[in-house]
Amino acid sequence: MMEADTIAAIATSVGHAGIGIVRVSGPASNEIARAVFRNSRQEKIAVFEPRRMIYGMVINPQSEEKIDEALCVFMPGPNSYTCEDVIEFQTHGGPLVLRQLLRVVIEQGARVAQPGEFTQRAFLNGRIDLMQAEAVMGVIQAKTEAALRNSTQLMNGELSRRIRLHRQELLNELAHIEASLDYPEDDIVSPESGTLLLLLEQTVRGFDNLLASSKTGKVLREGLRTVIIGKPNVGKSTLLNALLGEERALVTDIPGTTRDSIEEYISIRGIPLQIIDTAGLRDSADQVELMGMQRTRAAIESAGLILLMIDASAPISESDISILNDLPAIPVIVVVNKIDLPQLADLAGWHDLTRKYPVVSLSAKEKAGLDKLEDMIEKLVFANEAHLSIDVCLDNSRHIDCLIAAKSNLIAAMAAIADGMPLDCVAIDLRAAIQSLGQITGETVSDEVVREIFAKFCLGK
Ligand SMILES: Nc1nc2c(ncn2[C@@H]2O[C@H](COP(=O)(O)OP(=O)(O)OP(=O)(O)O)[C@@H](O)[C@H]2O)c(=O)[nH]1
Ligand SMILES: [Mg+2]
Repeated sequence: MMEADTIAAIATSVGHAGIGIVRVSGPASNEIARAVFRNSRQEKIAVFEPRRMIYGMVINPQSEEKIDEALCVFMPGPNSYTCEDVIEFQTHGGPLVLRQLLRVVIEQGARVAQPGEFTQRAFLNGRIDLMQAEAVMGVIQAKTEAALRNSTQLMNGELSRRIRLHRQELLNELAHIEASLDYPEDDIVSPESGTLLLLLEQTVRGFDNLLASSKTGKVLREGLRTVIIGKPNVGKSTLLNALLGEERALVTDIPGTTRDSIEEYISIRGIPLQIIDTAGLRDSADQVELMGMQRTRAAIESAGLILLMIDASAPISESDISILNDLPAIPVIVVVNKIDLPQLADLAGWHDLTRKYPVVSLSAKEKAGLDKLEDMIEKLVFANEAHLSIDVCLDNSRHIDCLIAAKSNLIAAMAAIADGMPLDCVAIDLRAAIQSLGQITGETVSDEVVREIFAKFCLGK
């Protein structure tokens, strides 16, 4: 464990709340607690029993003035979040109480923690690896249940174990190659190229599985940008309102009602959706409407999913067809709306036009058939996972980049073997792959990258 100073921070969010927590970690924690905490009989605590919550008060030791009622718990290292001695004070959650308490803690020798510094210490002291540390923020920021479940599994080290296993296998092979190169006179037999190739192929397949999961992982973490488009008046805003469960967007029977894009977050089957209702697309001379349509086109560019809406109660028009022909190469679901009205659209004609996309029929106004749309979105997002043997997704661009780098190193190693290159060439690629994998879990990452990662954390974590 490294030698460190003692850090302190308000760990709960600043505002008015029932309870607030000040957390202290480092060698002086215990001494600080003795100075600022008194039990219910206003006595100093001689020895804090590990992990036992004590009721009493926090005071300003200079004036002996009471700051607030408090609970105090001592978690001695290494069995604490940071692996160091940790003290936590629970007081009332008023910003003034917490700031006063933090001030006296600082006066007793702690310093204010940097964002993420507690978790950084947990990492540096070897309790968790870097991938697990990064998942902590995923847990805090999760927008839906599915995202939370994934981050929790990452935090528990589900993927770290797999990455480390791959890395260990490559390290074993590398050690074997290096031994045979360094001590040829000791008759160390160099690895057989067929066996080595097989292992590398298997490893690349494992990486591909993980990379395939990353699409879903990123959706869970960042939300799926879902843009509702279509002609004016087909019912786009009505669908947004129905999915949201509130009358967020204006709905009228006047075509061109929505002028500006409207963005909202919703959760569908645990998947976070950033849903965008747009201005209807048509030929128009109205300046404001034209600007709205420009925004619609910009929204389409950045979409992860398009819900293309058509009105089943009106005949297919040129506008419908031109919207359909202009779609970019991203997933599209065709939503046939207003099925509660007599059907005037030539659905057979539509089916010809929309053959390459899944179609769902519903009535946004009557809220009928929305579950079919939700089924379809769920299927689309989890489609990658159906055939995968993994239940947790890679969700972090840094990890994805490192894994892609490791994969290309292994492919280079395989090519070197296939070309009959000397083993020291293969060793170079293996070493690079091992390095990239170590960057994911933190064994080989630079201090600068570590600092950068934890700087994005919230205070007190
Ligand atoms: N009968 C019926 N009417 C609907 C349905 N969905 C929407 N409408 C009606 O269609 C009209 C237009 O709805 P909007 O949601 O404003 O349509 P929009 O596509 O957002 O229109 P713009 O904003 O102008 O592009 C309103 O009168 C809605 O009540 C539906 O499923 N059934
Ligand atoms: Mg609208």
